[in-house]
Amino acid sequence: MFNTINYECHEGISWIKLNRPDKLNAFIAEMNREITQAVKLAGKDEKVRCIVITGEGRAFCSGQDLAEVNDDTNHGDLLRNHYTPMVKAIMACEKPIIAAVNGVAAGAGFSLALACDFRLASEKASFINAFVNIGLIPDSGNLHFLSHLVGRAKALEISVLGEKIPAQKALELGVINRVIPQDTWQKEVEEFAIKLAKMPTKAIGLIKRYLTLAENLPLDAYLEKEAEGQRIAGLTKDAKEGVQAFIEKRQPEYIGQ
Ligand code: T3D
Repeated sequence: MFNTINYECHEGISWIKLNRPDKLNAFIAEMNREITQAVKLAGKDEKVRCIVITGEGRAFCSGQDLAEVNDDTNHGDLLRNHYTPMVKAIMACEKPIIAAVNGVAAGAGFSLALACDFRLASEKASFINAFVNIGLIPDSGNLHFLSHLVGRAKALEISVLGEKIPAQKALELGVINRVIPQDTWQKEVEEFAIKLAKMPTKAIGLIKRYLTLAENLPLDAYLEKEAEGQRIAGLTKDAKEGVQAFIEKRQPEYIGQ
């Protein structure tokens, strides 16, 4: 079904594994397209309640495949046609998306991780805003996401210096959510994904949607939107189950509807 990624679903989790390990999972147009398709597929699949994006081999993703770039490359069109749809698909997906950063995330590989909802990093992982090192600017929403996470001053430093940031430093900066030791990497990523997949999926989707609105609207307008959002959440089976379970003093069993 896919040539540049591996795609599997089990236990309510869809795994999207970038699969060009010899090139440290560098992006070619087909891979951008396949990630976009896979995220949309998982988003529509009712059985899927959490998505994990990770890399095969030793890297997460080394950004654009530079062997594919030449004097004729229109960098703007490359973004519009391949990277922007991928970032938009991730942002539009109303299911939690984890970037499980198993190794280096450079250039647009860093951006891909930033676009996801959670960033778990192996202790061997690192992050490089490598764009400046080849005379480009951070793309695929990178500056937007990064500045929201770390503020303007640090985003500027990370982007202008283009240096390697080890996982532990990325955690201290607030770029990622947690660092996981290598020996428990697979187990802890799975546990985190399973935890999310058992949560009220519709509420998580609404939290994603309304967080974006909260970032972009004045408070008065946002409060009105929020009331609509809570009405939608309140109508879900999971919200009813959550309240019922509380009253009955038991653990809720959410079904993602
Ligand atoms: O306008 C546009 O172009 C659109 C969008 C651009 C977005 C971008 O992502 S721009 C940034 C592109 N990425 C980079 O500049 C990073 C380039 N890679 C590196 O700096 C290093 O490879 C790493 C720091 C990521 C890892 O270093 P290291 O020492 O662990 O590995 P390596 O030996 O450099 O790489 C291993 C192989 O992967 C090697 O191939 P070989 O020699 O074994 O045949 C290397 O050429 C290949 N590789 C790594 N990154 C890329 C790549 N091949 C093509 N493109 C890559 N990005």
